[in-house]
Amino acid sequence: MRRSLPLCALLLAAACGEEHSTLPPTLGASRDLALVASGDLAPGSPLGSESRQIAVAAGRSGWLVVWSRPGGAGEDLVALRVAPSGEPLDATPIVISRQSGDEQSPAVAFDGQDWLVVWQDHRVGPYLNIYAARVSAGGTVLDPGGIPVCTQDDHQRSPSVAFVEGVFVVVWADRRAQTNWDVYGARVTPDGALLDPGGFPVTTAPGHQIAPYVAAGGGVALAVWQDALFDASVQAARITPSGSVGPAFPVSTAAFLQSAPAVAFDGSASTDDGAIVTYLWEFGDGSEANGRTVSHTFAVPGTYEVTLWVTDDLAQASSISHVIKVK
Ligand SMILES: [Ca+2]
Ligand SMILES: [Ca+2]
Repeated sequence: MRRSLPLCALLLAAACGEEHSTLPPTLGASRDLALVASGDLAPGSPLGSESRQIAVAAGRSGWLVVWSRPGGAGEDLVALRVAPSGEPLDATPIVISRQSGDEQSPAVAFDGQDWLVVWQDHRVGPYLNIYAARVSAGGTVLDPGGIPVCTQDDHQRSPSVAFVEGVFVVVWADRRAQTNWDVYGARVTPDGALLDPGGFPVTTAPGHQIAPYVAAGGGVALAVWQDALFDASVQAARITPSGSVGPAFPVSTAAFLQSAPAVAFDGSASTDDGAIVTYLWEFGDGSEANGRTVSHTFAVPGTYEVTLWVTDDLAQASSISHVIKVK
């Protein structure tokens, strides 16, 4: 049996058009860029009104829509339950929080029974803090005074929340270091207990890390954020339900540096005197893919040994490797 297995068509696909698609489709980046560039948040300033003001999450049946609106003392946080038919389930908006100072930049997640709404809160000046409140499926606010998720020095703002394996994971942009922004997180139980008073660092890298978002998947949470003010690379880290944070890794490096190209691989030139039935690619960075033609993005520049394994209809396998360099 003879085989010829050239790895052909190593195509470096320019990733220019894909860089921006890795950013969450929200205004968070531009909002926080504006704030960081201003150096501070003046209460009542136009910058304050640039915060994200609407959030939505699915529940058991329908959604909870949360937004900020002008109230008696600055902006308040209100919500409305919406049925799958699109009909509102509340005659008037539910008041989530009406404290002195603005409640802004809400995010919301559902734990199977209740929602947890998180927001940046200005009840204690001059700096922002992170508060939360649970809302039952029936529309009752279970924490009318708010849960103080983080009230550390200086600003905490722009929170995001996900429910993962029995616990809410909240992340936010944090300026407790005062010289630059970081990302911190904390867990809140479905009972409303704060498991991480003060919060834990997700990243305290030099420079600014801003506009964080978090989502659950595969039993862990993935936090993503924008790193640095001007090159706008996207970084990420995994957060387990037990609150441990994995190492930060780049999702997309920079608008100016095309450092994470997608690579297309084609094994269709492989030949066999029988019939090739499987193609398994090992990309050398710990990931694999199946298929005659596959595409893979290397997250980190470097040199990788890519191996193609083919198996024929007699269950005989063969492989060939090729070293590629990803800049
Ligand atoms: Ca604060
Ligand atoms: Ca930082």
